[in-house]
Parts: sequence; C-alpha cells; structure tokens
Amino acid sequence: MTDRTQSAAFGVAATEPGARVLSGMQPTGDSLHLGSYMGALLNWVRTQEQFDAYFFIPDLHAITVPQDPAQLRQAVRRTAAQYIAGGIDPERSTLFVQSHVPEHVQLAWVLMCQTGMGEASRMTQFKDKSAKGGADSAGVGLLTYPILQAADILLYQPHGVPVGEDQKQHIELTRDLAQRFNHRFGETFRIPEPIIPEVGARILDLQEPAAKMSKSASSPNGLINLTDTDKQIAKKIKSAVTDDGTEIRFDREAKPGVSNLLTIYSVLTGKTVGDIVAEYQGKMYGHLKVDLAEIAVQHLGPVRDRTSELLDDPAELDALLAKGAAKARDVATVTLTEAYQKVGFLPGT
Ligand code: ATP
Ligand code: LTN
Repeated sequence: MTDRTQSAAFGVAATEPGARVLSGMQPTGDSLHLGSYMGALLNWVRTQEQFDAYFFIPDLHAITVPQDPAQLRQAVRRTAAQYIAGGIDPERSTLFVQSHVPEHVQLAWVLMCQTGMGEASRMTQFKDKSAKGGADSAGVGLLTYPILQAADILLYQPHGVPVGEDQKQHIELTRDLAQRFNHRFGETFRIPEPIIPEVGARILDLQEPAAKMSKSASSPNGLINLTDTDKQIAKKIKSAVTDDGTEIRFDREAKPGVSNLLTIYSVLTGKTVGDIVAEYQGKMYGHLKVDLAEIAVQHLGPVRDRTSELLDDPAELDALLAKGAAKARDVATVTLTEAYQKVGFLPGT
C-alpha cells in the first residue's frame, strides 16, 4: 500500500533510531467505528513498523462524561481487543491502560498549572461536549481533558502522534504547553508532530455527510461500528445518502456523500481516488455502493471476528495490558521525575 501519511515527522523521525509514536482512543460508545479505524488505527499499524510505538486506552478520559462502571470495564477490554484485531502487535508495540500508569495524572497536574482558563475553554471539543449537556452540567474534567491528553503525550517524548483531523487542536495545545514549560523551566519535553493521514482523516456520517462519523451519531445507520455484522455493514453502505446527479466524481463540496464513499473505498483497497473514479466512469452510484459494501465486509468482518476471539480470554488480555503498563511506567517515570525536579519539588527518596 502507498504511504498515505502527510507528516514530515513520519519520514524524518523514522530515520532516528528509537523514535517514538504514541496515541489512544477513548473506550466510550459501543465500539470503535469505521471513522476511528481509518483515521487512526490503520495509521497506527503503519507507524508501528517504523517507530517505538505506544498505544493506550484512555480510560481516565472516558469518565469526563457520565459512565457505567461495568460497561467501562468491558469497553476497556473491547477497545484493547479491537486495537489488536485491527493490527496492533502487542509484541512489537507497547499496549496499556492509562489508569495503570499514575504518572499521567501526576504530570497533568503540573501542566494544568501552566494552562490559562481562556486557553482551555477555547477548545472546540470542550465547547461542543459541554454545550450538549448544557454548560452547567459539564464537569471540570471536560475542561481539563486536553491537558491530561498533553500529559499522556509528553510523558513518552514521542516524535509523532497519529490521530484523525479532529484531534489537531489538542496536539497544538500539547505543543504550546511543552514549549511554555521548556521555556520556563528548561528543555524537558520533545515537541511532538501530529501524524494525520492524507486520505481518511475525516470520514463522514453515512446519513449526514455534513458531519463527521462519530459514536455520538444522530442516526445509527450513519455509523459503522467494528462490532457490526456483515449484514449491518452492507446495509449501511448500500443505504448511504448520496448526492443529486448521477456522476461518480470526487468533489467534497458539491458531492460530500459520494466523495466520502470514494474515500472509504480508497483507504480499504489502497487504490487512489483517481483510479477508482476512472474505474466507475459511466456507472451508477448503486454499482459503487454494492462493490464497496462487499469490500467493507471483507475487510471489517475478520477484525470483528478476531475481536470476539480475543475477548473470550479476558485473563490473557489483562496479562498483556499489565505487561504493557509496566513497560510504559519505565518510560513515564523518567520524564515525570525530571519535570518534578524542574518545577522545584524536593526529591521524595
Ligand atoms: P466522539 O463522538 O466522542 O467525538 P469519536 O467517535 O469522534 O468520539 P474518538 O474516540 O474521539 O471518536 O476518536 C478516536 C480517534 O479516531 C481520534 O484519533 C480521532 O481523530 C479519530 N477519528 C474519530 N472519528 C473519525 C472520523 N470520522 N474520521 C477520521 N478519524 C476519526
Ligand atoms: N482525545 C483523543 C484520545 C486521547 C489521545 C491521547 C490521543 C487521549 N489521550 C493522547 C492521542 C494522544 C480522542 O481520540 N478523542
């Protein structure tokens, strides 16, 4: 497959031995979905080939909105299983749960003390999520969410952070906080680059192509979960909203629905959008949908089946996550100790 990542960091950093990447996806909603799979997970799989990779499950972030404890436990294992089923190799990459590494919260506190109120409240995700439940019901955790995310990242001194388009602003804040800290207390943190795929960084809702595909989608038919059955996947693609006219062409403005399907097709097959458009010249939207439905089922079916196999052995998954956390702590503790010393805390031992 061609390399679809735009970031210079991917090429430059990969030449440095030991260069790291780190990323995570929240264990909320029913499952990871086609958007997070293409915008993030597939890119993680590519980065693990070239980098010392850390992938974690941000369970601390998951409690910034109301959650059910039993469901959260289940969702953390399911997310870990989906990472592995999607191609993360736990022998090669370090896979862990955020709450198992207390250094994340410890560094977050230090960074919170470097963040302005205005700066935190300007974050788009905070504004969207707090507006949804009414501003008064939003917890302080939602406001400090991106600062915890900055701590997640900076602890591991990564060169790159593979994420979808919507996380750009949080990575920008992370860079600002790192620069501010370094300026104030001396060189401590590496300034990380976002690694955003050129194709697939913003997959749209299949029913509402003005919005991104999201676990909080308004219609379940707009969202393909990695847990969906073959029948559900095929049905959702075949009933995707397309645009006026009949011509299959890539035009994000005038034809967002068809362009979204072409993007999904391109990511799943590795063909360029141009080649796909040429292949479907003179054909109807229906042809494209039928073929894409089959491609998606072939691609996502095995990921779903492997996830459920992995979930059949939760003890094995837990053991793997414990091993990952021990490895992650070895790295995190070095950065935290340095940051604590730089701000003026006395050594504890
Ligand atoms: P929420 O509904 O809470 O915003 P979400 O469904 O958008 O959640 P996240 O868990 O926030 O998904 O995202 C996990 C990762 O997947 C992030 O790196 C994000 O940028 C990426 N991602 C999420 N949705 C999409 C999408 N529609 N297209 C491409 N990438 C996406
Ligand atoms: N906010 C991210 C999840 C996340 C993350 C991170 C991603 C939490 N900490 C650190 C990259 C690096 C999201 O996907 N919604």
